[in-house]
Amino acid sequence: MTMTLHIGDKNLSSWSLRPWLLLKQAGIPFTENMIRFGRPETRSEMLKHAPTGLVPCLVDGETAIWDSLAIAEYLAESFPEKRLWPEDKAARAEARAISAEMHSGFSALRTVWPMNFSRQGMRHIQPDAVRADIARIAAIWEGARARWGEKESGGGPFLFGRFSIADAMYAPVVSRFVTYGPVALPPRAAEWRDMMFALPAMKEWGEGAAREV
Ligand SMILES: N[C@@H](CCC(=O)N[C@@H](CS)C(=O)NCC(=O)O)C(=O)O
Repeated sequence: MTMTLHIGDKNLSSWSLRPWLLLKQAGIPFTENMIRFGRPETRSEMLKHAPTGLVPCLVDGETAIWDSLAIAEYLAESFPEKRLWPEDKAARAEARAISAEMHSGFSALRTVWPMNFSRQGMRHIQPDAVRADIARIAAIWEGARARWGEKESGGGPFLFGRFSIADAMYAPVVSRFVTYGPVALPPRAAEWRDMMFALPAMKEWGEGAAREV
């Protein structure tokens, strides 16, 4: 039976984009079910799948996984041949650390600049806390590309050469750095952001987002 990924609005649900992009990039078949935000039935619909009443939630047969990073780990275990984490132990450790940092951090950026995928040139403020989050994220992207981009698994355009969970975790920030910017970034980080935003799967998500607004 095909897995089902329950997601929120494509324009707004940054957490949903992560596992959706991961599944698409890895070429893993899945059924998508969107639960629109802000409707009277939103919460009860979400609670049918996830005890948190939040999206994303991946349902695989009897198993429900209701957190984006837990979904990513579940997919990495279920499809080892997809190599969703880098192969080198040190690269994998860094990929896990930056994915966890995204999952638990950058609250200023997330609060002040919510994802609004299909809007361009959004007016915005840049308080010190947002500036600090941007500087840290730029260092993360630049560092991963410099250390691993050409070295890990034969090299490639992603943070760790091949596409990995770390790329998926930062995909909503890619959107923010385009729609609230473009945000000035060091060269390797800017190149990675632009490559990510141009991925066919990101475009597909963007088309869905545009249809919602
Ligand atoms: N830590 C969770 C966060 C999930 C989350 O906060 N989801 C938000 C949307 S992106 C949600 O479902 N909100 C419910 C609502 O706004 O009605 C994860 O990684 O999946």
